[in-house]
Amino acid sequence: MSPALNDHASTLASLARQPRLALLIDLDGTLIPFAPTLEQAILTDDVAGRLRILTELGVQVIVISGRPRNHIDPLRRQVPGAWWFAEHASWRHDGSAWSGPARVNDPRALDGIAAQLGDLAGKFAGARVERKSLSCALHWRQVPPVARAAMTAAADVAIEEWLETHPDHERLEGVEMVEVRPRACHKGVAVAWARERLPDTHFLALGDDLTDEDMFRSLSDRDLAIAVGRPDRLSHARVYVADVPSAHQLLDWLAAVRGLHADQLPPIEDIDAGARETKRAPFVVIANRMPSARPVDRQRQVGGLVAALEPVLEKRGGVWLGWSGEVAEREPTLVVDATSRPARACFDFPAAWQEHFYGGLCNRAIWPLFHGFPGRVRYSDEDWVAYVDANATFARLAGELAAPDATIWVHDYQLLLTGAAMRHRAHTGPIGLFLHIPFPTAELFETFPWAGELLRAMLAYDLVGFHTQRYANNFIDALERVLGVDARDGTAHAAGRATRIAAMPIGIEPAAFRPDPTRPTSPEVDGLCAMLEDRKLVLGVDRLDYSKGVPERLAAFEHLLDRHPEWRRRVTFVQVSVPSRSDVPEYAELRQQVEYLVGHINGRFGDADWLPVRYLYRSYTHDVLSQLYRAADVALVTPLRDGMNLVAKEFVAAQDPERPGALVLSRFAGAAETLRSAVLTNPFHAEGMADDLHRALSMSEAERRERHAQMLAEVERETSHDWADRFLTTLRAQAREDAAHG
Ligand code: GDG
Repeated sequence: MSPALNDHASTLASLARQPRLALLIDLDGTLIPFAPTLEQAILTDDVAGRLRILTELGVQVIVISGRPRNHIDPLRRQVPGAWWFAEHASWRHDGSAWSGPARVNDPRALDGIAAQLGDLAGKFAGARVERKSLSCALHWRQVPPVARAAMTAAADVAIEEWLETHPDHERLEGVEMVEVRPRACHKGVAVAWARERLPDTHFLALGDDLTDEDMFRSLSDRDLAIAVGRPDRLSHARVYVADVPSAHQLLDWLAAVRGLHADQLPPIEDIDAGARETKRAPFVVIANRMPSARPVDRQRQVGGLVAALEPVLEKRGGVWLGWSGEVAEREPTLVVDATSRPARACFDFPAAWQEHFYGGLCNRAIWPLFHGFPGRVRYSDEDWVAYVDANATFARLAGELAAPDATIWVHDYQLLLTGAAMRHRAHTGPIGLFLHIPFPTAELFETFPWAGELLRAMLAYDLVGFHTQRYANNFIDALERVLGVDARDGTAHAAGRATRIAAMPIGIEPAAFRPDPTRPTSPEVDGLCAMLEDRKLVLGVDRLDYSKGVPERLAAFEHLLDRHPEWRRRVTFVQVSVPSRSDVPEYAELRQQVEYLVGHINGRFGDADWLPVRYLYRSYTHDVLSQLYRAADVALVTPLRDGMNLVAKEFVAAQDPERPGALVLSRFAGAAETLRSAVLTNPFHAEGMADDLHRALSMSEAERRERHAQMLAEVERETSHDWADRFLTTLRAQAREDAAHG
């Protein structure tokens, strides 16, 4: 007997007795055991009889299958009154006729990938391609185990490449199969369709595989999802039954409950079942923003964090928790996507957070204060309340997702209080924080109205990591001044726990930025190079943020053309500004300011056949970005203040070591601590910066080679993977030590 299902028996029974009840049930692996071929997997009359009884007892039975329509047709006669979905949600039959398919852009689009998978299946005995009207699946249940890895690897490559040009489709992992289908055709759509037609109805959903998670996650709180087969994935189902026979027993039990008086409950003990609580993540990364679900979208995503953490998450079976990017007026609830790599769990923000948490305390207070712009800071009590609330919510959701002793790695300034909130919820595992932005001097930090609360909360972490020793020292000073805690030896002791404070500069994966000679150059980069003729290319790449100093950089470029007229017509400055926080008013103003300055310089110096500045307000794929880096003669990386600045390191990694470009780097970027061979510049002094740019443009090849070699050695010395390993190793060691002494 399973005590867990027994615990849920009364919930199940009250659901089972609802006058309006719908049973949403998957076919293969739930009602029908898997068989070597689809033809052998049949719905026996015994099982169909169970569904018929439920129908007679007033339950709307809805079978939601991935099979094509022609497989479903013979089954329909076995359960009159049931509704049917074929190909997940593409086709639906409400007892009278088929309708659908759901709208898709181009049903023939699949022909290409179907042909490729067909070729592949031809090479592996036992592999089979199933072409449905809107999707296409590759099955390998009958492929000998030794050949499977080779076959699935080849299928992965083919599918990923095809998806790059078909973003309205997605890949879906099934049991010994993979499917490519339109994004709009998943089982969640079936739930929405059924809900429209069945108002005031409670739903009970049963399914065994990943495609059923779409159905589970679309249920409301009053419905119940039951997984079939104990899922070894993170599932939205809170309860599971062990296997197909147990699912049949559950249907018998349901029928019995509906046939009995309210005070009688038939025994549930014989069903082999349990609760899902056992499946919790052993490792959770919490960051405000999520990586994109698909690798192809991640190509465009700004930031190296995902690349650094992805392998660690996969290796440790971890999950990334963050904001979905959407706003919704309901209590934040987690949506888990265990199919993506890395696994993701996200939730929508309440509308008030957008203004007070994200736009407010994070980006109008902490971001400018920590970057040393006190004049831009706006404090509001309402923003602080939203910050506390958001951090508590992140902690609550992390608690639902993570095992109580899981390792939790929290990222950045939006979540400084999350560790403390998790400790309040009795999380016992290691919790670490990495701050990606600078930590300001104690004098500045003290102007933060909630300085004491913030620091005390940060001491709930086992490890707080910074990019540089200078930021770590600022933090240590602040602890001393604000809390009177002495952490000069690198460990703070407070409230019975020890917090390690360490500098661990983030790196990049240099190999990812070396242009791949097997891939063609992008037409855009080719066009740019052709347009340059023999002019030098100066490149700037940043998120459009005032901390990156783009107006100051443009002013320096104008000074260059003024003070060193020999560069007129001989140099082009390309500034890539990736849109960022465009809904925050200061950022919209910055955009206007930059556009004005670009127009001003081009108007003042440009000719019909030469534009001094090319301003690109957009993002590029990593591939194109690496090619741009490589094409540049000088990179101007001149933030007024920056935690680290990865662009500087990426530029170095992308250079041809024989003919490298030069790097002009702000003294106030964390990267300047290690990239000492760059031309270091002061971005607050436009004329000085113009002279430094002139120096870089005029530098001999020998000097560029020597400086580049030194910088490359630094970039290769500590990669993003080393950084992640080092953080997690230090975190674990600190947590162990604290446990031994506590
Ligand atoms: C924060 C801290 C710290 C840029 N344009 C495109 C693109 N990017 C990528 C770059 C780079 C990333 O964006 C920018 O990283 P930075 O480090 O320069 O700056 P922040 O975004 O402010 O990052 C910073 C960092 O966290 C890590 O700790 O270094 O100090 O402020 O990776 O390549 N990526 C793509 N297309 C673009 O057009 N795909």
